[in-house]
Amino acid sequence: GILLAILFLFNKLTILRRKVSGVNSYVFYFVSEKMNWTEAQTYCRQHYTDLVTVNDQTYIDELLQSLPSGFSSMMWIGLYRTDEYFPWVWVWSDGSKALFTPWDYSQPNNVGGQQYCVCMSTKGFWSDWWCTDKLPFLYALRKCGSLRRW
Ligand SMILES: [Ca+2]
Repeated sequence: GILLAILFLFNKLTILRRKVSGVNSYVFYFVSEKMNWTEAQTYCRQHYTDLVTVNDQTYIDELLQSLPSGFSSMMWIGLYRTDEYFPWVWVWSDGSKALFTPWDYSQPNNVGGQQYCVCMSTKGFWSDWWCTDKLPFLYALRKCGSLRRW
């Protein structure tokens, strides 16, 4: 009985480790209904998460793979700034500072002094954008959130 219990636990731990490490540790949810940045943030928060926070290229690759095939629009990510003048500080929806920012060519360019939010192309490059524009968006849930069910 005890041996079986130990084996059972060991098996669970192995599964747990696989879930929390490396790539594919997130489930991405793509929302095709277009919303402005604030509406998108609100929607995500109502679904127990937030607009996506992107900290490395692996995450971007994983995210892009989860998009519907043929999709080509810009999409909101959780990045924005509140400061009007240089130096701009880009902050994630969860309050953390952005250290990794793969801007698209000539971005951020703050067109008309009005681009405070950030969207991503299907190539994975970012642009500062008008927060009031309506775009599809993504949110992500950590797969290891299932840890609590044990
Ligand atoms: Ca721009």
